[in-house]
Amino acid sequence: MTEPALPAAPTVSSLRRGMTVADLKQSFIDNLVCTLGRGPKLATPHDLYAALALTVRDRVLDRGVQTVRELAGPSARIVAYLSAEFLPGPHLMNNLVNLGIVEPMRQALAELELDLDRLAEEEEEPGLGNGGLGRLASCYMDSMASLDVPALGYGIRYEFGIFDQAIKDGWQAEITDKWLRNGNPWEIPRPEVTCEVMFGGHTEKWYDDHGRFRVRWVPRDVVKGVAYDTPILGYRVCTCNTLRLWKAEAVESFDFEAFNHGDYYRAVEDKMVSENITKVLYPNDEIAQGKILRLQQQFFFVSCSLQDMVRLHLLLGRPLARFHDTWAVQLNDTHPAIAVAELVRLLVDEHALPWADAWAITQQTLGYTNHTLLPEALEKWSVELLGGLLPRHLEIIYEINRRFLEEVRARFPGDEARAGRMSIIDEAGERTVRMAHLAAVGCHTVNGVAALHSRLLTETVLRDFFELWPDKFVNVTNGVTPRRFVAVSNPPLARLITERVGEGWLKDLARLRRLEPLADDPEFRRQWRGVKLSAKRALATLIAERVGVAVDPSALFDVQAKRLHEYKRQHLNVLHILSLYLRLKRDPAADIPPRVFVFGAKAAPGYFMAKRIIRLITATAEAVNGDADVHGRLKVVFFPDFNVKNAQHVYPAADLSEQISTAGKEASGTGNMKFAMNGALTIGTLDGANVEIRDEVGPENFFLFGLTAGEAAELRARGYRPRDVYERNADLREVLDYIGSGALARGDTQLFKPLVDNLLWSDPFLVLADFEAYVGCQAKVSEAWRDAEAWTRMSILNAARMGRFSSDRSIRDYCARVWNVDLARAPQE
Ligand code: NBG
Repeated sequence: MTEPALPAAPTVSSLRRGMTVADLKQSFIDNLVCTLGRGPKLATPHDLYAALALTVRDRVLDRGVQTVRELAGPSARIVAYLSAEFLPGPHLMNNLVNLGIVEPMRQALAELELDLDRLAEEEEEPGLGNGGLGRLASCYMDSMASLDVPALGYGIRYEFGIFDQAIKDGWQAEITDKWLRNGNPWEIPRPEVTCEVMFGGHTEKWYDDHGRFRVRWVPRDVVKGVAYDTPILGYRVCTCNTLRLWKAEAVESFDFEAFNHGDYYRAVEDKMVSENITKVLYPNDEIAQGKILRLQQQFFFVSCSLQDMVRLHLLLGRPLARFHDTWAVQLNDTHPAIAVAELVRLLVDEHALPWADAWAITQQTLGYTNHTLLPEALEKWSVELLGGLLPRHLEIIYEINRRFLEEVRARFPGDEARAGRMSIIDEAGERTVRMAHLAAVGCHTVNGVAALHSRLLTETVLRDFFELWPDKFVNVTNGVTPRRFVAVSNPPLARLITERVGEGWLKDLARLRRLEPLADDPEFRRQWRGVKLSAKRALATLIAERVGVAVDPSALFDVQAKRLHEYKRQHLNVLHILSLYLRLKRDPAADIPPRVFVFGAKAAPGYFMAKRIIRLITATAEAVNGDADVHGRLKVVFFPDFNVKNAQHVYPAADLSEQISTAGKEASGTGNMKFAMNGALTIGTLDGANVEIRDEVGPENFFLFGLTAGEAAELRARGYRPRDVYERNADLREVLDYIGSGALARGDTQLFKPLVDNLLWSDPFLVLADFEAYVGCQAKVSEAWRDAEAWTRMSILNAARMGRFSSDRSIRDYCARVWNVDLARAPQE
């Protein structure tokens, strides 16, 4: 079939697309005056930032419109990345870097007596995610655009993103994230791009004019989804993809009956109820809460997105029977897994395709990425709840399951236990729908996010599925974008690298290998240390401003920054700090090289133990920082509100990166990659992507400790008794008794009792089991730190060998192993 001819592309005026200093300056003034209605004299810093953002946005959108035009051509597959979370970080600097106009823009502003960095600080980031999963989605958006892969990111435009964290009296306080309060220059509202999403009600069977059996869903409520588009520009390319986020609104006059009867308040109430769906992000990382509003959010954005794809598909004049030729839909964890049933419903009920065709299309369209093995994070919805909200989907899920179990029984006759284990419906206790099973059945490919995690997935959580369909399972190790996490976060490092290996490494990170020989060059090492020191000075300044603690930039900066979770073991880190502290108290002359311990971590507001651990960190900081016996050799800092913007100051300043999760628990980790790219050495367990990082950088450049995933499993099977470890290890005993004594809590023996008791009597994450190995490994870190030249050498080699962990490599893997997208067209250097 022939594609519709495109009209010639209109050209945008040079004032909106020009890249010279003069163009940028003029464009900035035009935007300030004509778009924002402000003269330079009265403009607030925020006005100036907004004018700057619009000036950059003009250049970005020019490319965005071209990209959309290309999609309408005889294009390759389009990737639709479905994710309940995105954490893009501030857009301004990233776009300037990708456009290649940081310096011209700096100069244009300087000519107006304005400072680029200061204005950039004004930007409020969209905190539409919790942690690694949401940030990964944004790294992938950056890489897809940079590799010229046509893609749409689909998600939710939460009015309130992840809470802002403050520390009050040592405790975490949550502050509402009103990120839209000053408007958002990066998004384009599309009030004409809307979808209707149904909820509740019942289904009716009927026969159509062709005598075919059909089902109609008669909803109780209908909600409108409105699209908000944010352009996502690739690095030094013309491809600019779209992040399309849906906002829920009331359907106009849906409840006109109530309105006509004078029930004005009920009509308005419906509006409020509808808008609630996209009000706020659930602040739980890796915990499935089972709340109905969460399921509404999931279905709402999935339905909008699939309807949008179908609409675009038909607009392009393509047949629905070939939907999967155009669309590669990736499910970022099970949050969008209801897509399996929704796509079947759209095809069968709304577009009258036969079940078998709809099912084949669905399976060929969808891919599923698993991001966790933690049982508490595996989503399950009660059948009753799901059926009440999505009655038609429950019927469809039962039908999918009936056919699926037939296949299982045919392959494994008589193995009813297996059928029960694999069923999408868990029949034990209250019946639930297992979303990971739904995804595994409805998708063509299932992938884990690091080699170890993918293997454990096939051995544990999805083992039966692997036995049934071994070819469905692949690994795609996570990656992070070096544009955001080196070029934007650490310009001095990026400059130093470019001086030595030339341009192009930001597109082809494997080129960093060219730094390897320079590790032996004393002059280069001196420069490398200079860059690190300047980043540490900058972080020290921020710490002084925000936390009021003075830290010495020449000390070892030992950093653990990530969500707070027991499995990530921030408390293991604290136990080590306290063991050093008590040693110094005993022996003030002890030779311990100065260290600054920095923590950054948000805790889910309802996660009791996580909040206690934050309190333990702040209590430790109070005790250590003010103690004269320590002579400033140890400092402990809880850096509040760890988000993308703050992370950009933290990664460059780290000497040591703490990646100390219980082996087998961290699916991949991505902070581990961001730190190493900025020259931090890792102390870590054989968990997640640590395993592969260590393989790449070399075991001699990595501080390894602790039980392996296999050993951890064996220990648990044998019967782990943490109390025995406590009895055996005097150092550990001293630390735990000290915490238990109330010394950190002005004599309050109850404050940390739940924590200490948990470690002594249950310790599910084997903190005590790994304590000795960890402390021993930290002693090696201290020894290594004494030799600055050798340390710098290792630091350079770490960064030089991180090429594999660029998200560009991950996206290439997805294209080849999951999406069947041909990258040959993409320009490669
Ligand atoms: C997280 C894992 C991390 C991983 C990110 C991105 C969830 C459910 N999982 O280890 O804990 O790096 O996903 O894959 O948020």
